Amino acid sequence: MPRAAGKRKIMNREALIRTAEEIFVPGKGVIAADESAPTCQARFDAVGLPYTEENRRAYRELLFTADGLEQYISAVILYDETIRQRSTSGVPFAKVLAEKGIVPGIKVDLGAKELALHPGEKITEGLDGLRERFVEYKAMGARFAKWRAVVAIGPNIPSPACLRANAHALARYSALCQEVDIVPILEPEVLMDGDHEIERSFEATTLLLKEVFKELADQGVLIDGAVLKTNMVIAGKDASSQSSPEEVAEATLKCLRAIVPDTVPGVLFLSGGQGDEQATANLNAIEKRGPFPWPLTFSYSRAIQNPVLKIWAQNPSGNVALAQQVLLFRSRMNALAAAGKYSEDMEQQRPY
Ligand code: 5MM
Repeated sequence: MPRAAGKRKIMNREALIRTAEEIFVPGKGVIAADESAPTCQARFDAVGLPYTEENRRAYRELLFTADGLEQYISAVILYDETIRQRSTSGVPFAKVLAEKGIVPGIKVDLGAKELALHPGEKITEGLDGLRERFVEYKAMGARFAKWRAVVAIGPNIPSPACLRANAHALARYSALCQEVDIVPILEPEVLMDGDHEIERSFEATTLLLKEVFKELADQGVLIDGAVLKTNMVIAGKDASSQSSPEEVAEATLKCLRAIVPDTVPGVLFLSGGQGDEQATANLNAIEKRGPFPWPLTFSYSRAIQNPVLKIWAQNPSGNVALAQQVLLFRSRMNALAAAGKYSEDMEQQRPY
């Protein structure tokens, strides 16, 4: 019998749970390769690489075809341009990843814009037309999606209006994902920019996550089919006292344990501008304090890719293999940290 006009199916709970299980494989993590055009340009500019479509494609090919990447990486987040690109031999990147057993996903937000009447605060846009965009992304092989909300710390911010608006958008995006059996990764990020102490990061992250889970409940989002990607609780980059891994682990877990429902299938951490080794050491310190109600692992962009891009930029035609070794090394260090088995002396083996 045809469904009533305008009536949509709710969701396939099993399919969502299966995808989440493939993302959270013990001892593996996620690479965020979803840098939007402006972010990618800033990263290329920083290492002196011409910002051309072919360079962006070649760089992503280097990442996705690294031999053995699947030992450490369960999923990769792609950007709109990237999911449409192909390897030199003509295989779409989502297929290149899927053939290695790596789950491909897609960033679907359209970026953080100024929040009206709230100077210094942002709201992420991209809900209009998202239902239609999902049809295309699904056909291209995306099995999960990602949406990032950005929250700054400063005098009198974050405001309740900013927290609520961003949490609401995250929940509406999640509902649209689940309607088509795509697992939403929700990324509410409290920024490390500034000189605030770790306590302010704790406060802001707590308020933001509370608001997010409230909105998810209001929108009827299935919590066991929605993944949280969050910042670690950490002092601002310019704070006079920088947080140790032990402090980060304690504050981050105190916050997550108080707010994140046990039924969430897993929590990913972003690196947020931490140094490469700092992000690995902090993850390791967190994991050592397990067990937790949910698996926890990494979903880093900069903390994995920074040294890879730097080496490749020095000689794009000659350094592909070396850059891939660097990628595999940082992925392995983070995979070890995801199991709480990393130690600083392992860094001596690094190929760069
Ligand atoms: C915060 O950024 C996310 C994680 O990356 P880091 O580990 O470097 O913090 C990442 O997925 C992010 O969303 C993209 O790299 C940048 O996205 P935009 O849309 O800002 O280019």
